[in-house]
Amino acid sequence: MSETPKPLILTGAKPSGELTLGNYLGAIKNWAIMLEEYECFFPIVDLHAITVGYVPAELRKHTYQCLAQYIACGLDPQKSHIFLQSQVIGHTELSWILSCLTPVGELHRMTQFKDKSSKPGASVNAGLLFYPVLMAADILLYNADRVPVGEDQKQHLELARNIAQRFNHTYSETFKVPEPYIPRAGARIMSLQDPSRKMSKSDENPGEAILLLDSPQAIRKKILSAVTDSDTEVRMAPEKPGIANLLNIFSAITGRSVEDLEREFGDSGYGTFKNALADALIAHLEPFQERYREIIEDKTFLHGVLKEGAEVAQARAFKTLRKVYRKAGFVERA
Ligand code: ATP
Ligand code: LTN
Repeated sequence: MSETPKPLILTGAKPSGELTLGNYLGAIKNWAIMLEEYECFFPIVDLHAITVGYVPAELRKHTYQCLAQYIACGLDPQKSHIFLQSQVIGHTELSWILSCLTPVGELHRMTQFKDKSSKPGASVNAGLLFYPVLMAADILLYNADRVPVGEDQKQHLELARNIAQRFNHTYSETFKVPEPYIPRAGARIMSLQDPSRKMSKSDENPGEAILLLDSPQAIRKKILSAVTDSDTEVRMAPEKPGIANLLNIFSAITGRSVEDLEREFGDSGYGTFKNALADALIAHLEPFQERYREIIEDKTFLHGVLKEGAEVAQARAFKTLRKVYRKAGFVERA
């Protein structure tokens, strides 16, 4: 008797810099606990990384780093398919077809496009505008059931759902309409210097983001200099966005509730609270960093992971692509 196939999840990160605590708490940490329940596809979306200015050698370095950090965070390559988007034929092909079903106005309305294109000195290329269509292709190429992402990607996912429905309606039922899966704790980690913006790996100011590979000294320094307010009470409140962000991080790292943390640190003063958070972060990241250092040295292992991942992904991608081409009216290759 054949087993019912597991539902499929797919999600990715861009190798556009070093992974941050935001990437970990909002995304990767949650993916690692899905390995048993789901068939998991984790593309590293390197084609997305070139939509903003970049240096080729840095992209290559960040791609290896991202892969090794995925594995060190617990994404077991024996239980998931980790691969590079650029190594699988189909992402860009499908993206073209989907782009012909996407009104340009919808792309102009995407918050991420507006944010990135309005940064001083940004070159607004067509790839940046079409970014969400490529993301929709990543998801639909594998017929993913669920897409676990941080809250910042909700709008892109909604667009991917619309595109899937539009394709199904225009041609015939082809794609599953993917469901977002957004974690409650850690869904949006904010910048340590400007808690109105999300923590991002492409931030210019190094004090804004904790990087997963930061040294204990750097972690403490960044936490101690995180922007707070002129009050002294450690309490979750909308008018205290800096402290709220630190409480959120503390809770996500330790699994303790915010109320519990408020009870312990409410009157202790910001210095004591921040030092306790730095201790917790350093202790949490230490075993991860040790695993990372071993993995990043072993290029043969890393290449093997990518090869296996790409093989499985490619087989599925070709299957979907053939179906899509047929439905879109292209003549099949003899
Ligand atoms: P960039 O700064 O280059 O735009 P990024 O770090 O914002 O990069 P990705 O690497 O593409 O974005 O994100 C990978 C995953 O991490 C996504 O699921 C995204 O939702 C999540 N993520 C990114 N930043 C945060 C954050 N500050 N809080 C929670 N989740 C986040
Ligand atoms: N747009 C996402 C990265 C991304 C992605 C995907 C996430 C590209 N393709 C497919 C989930 C599924 C980001 O900026 N974080």
